[in-house]
Amino acid sequence: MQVVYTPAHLGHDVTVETVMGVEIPANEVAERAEIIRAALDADGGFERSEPAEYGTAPITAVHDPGLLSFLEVAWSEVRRQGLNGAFLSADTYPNRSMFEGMSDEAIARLVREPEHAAGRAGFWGLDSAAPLVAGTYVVARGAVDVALTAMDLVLGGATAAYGLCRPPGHHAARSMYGGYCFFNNAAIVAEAITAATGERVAILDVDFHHGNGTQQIFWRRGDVRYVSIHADPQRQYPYFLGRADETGEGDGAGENLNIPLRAGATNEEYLEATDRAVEAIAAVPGSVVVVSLGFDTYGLDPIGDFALTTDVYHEVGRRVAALGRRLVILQEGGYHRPSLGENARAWLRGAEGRPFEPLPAVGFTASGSVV
Ligand code: SP5
Ligand code: ZN
Repeated sequence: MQVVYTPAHLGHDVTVETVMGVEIPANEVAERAEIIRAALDADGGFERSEPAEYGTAPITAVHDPGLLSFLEVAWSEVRRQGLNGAFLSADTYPNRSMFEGMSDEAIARLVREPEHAAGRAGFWGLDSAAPLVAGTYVVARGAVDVALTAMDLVLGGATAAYGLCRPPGHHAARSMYGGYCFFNNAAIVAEAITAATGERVAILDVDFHHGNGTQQIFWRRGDVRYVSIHADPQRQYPYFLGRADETGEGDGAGENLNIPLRAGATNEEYLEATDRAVEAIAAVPGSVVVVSLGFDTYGLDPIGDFALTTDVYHEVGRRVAALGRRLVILQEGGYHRPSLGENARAWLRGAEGRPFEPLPAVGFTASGSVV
């Protein structure tokens, strides 16, 4: 399988984030992608390619141009406004109750993006745990290029391709970033596939978190089916979307399937959910599936609460590939660094119908090279 990767991701150099206002070492760090890249290199069965450049048109096909413009200038605005922090995060968000009693027309006319960088981050952002740094915009553009290059390998005839996207994408909505995500790599690819082929597309999201951004973008779309297995939002981020009764509206009625799972979900429970998800995809026509692949479902993940083991990733990859559709597989989350490489190898080998044999553990230098 081809692996699309660029070292340019290192420029999104995030070191700290906040949880409930308290600073902690960042979860979504550059080392994640380096570990996966090194493990796939060590496997020997994967071939690596660099992304091509696609520009902004595929991005604005699913995102508000205002979001793109904000992300493009956010860091220079931070410095121009004399803010000295290591990252930009909002402190105030336009909570819907702030406008209670105002008409939709009045809200649209009166509520607008302010000048202060923190206010702008609140206007465009979902949460305070998605640090934006100097390199973020360029690197987020690069992750979109990685995803679209993987898509083109598949549209060009490959059975499957893997885009080692960083930053991830599935929390980013049409007009919103958040959850370590800036542009929705999977949604951009799904939209580009429908435009290029005229076919229906399915998105299978197996990150631990609900892909609220992907759901939002395709909520009313009849040509893109979104199927997600994730932690119940009653107890986990993104809290306000991801419930089982969210099924889509308009042309999209019945096209959104959420499968929320309990804390402590086991391999067996996960495979049952996988079968339900795969069935929902098999039920509609189409030849390509976009996979939002996360490993924060792993038992030792620092922000997840499922109990999955490496073997189950091989089996999930195998069952998804058994759909007999071509796969554009895009990396989302996964934060337990010691297991990331093996989990990615297991999933991707499963998707290729190859057996999984664990590799001896490898160490990494600060620059990400194998020692
Ligand atoms: C792509 C992706 O996986 N984004 C996840 C964003 C999660 N952001 C909120 C993190 C909340 C962490 N809660 C910490 C609990 C530690 N026990
Ligand atoms: Zn996640």
